[in-house]
Amino acid sequence: MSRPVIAVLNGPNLNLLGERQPEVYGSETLADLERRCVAHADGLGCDVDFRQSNHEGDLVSMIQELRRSAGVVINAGAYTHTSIAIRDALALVQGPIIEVHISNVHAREGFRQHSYLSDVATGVIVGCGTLGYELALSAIASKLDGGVG
Ligand code: DHK
Repeated sequence: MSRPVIAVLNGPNLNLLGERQPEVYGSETLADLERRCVAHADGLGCDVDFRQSNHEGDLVSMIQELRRSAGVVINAGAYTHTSIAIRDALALVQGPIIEVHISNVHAREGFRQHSYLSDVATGVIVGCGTLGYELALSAIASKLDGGVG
């Protein structure tokens, strides 16, 4: 039987993870993060489709393409705070959606404290560093198994 596939989508500037403001986003690269997500998902019996784009329309197309995946983990970067188009695409997703932010956006500039995505997401994880992605994968896998909440 084929395993559930969880989409992990990353928005603008996350391609430079490790180099970009390491005091905020940590020293791990996006490739390191992908490896960790794949390994963590494997332990949960799932596969991961891990992608990144700096372009809003590309992210919309990815979400449309992956709308029937078992779930979606999304860190839309700065588009979180601006994009009705990404929000509308997420509203098409059939499985659980977990919005992730590496930093605690609520402890930063005011413009980062509003998300267009949070109320169409199933859950939100902020400020846990890149561990947040693993927590999000666990949350989706738990929901697939009929877990609480
Ligand atoms: C990542 C970004 O690129 C920012 O634009 C968001 C988020 C926060 C993060 O913490 O992962 O404001």
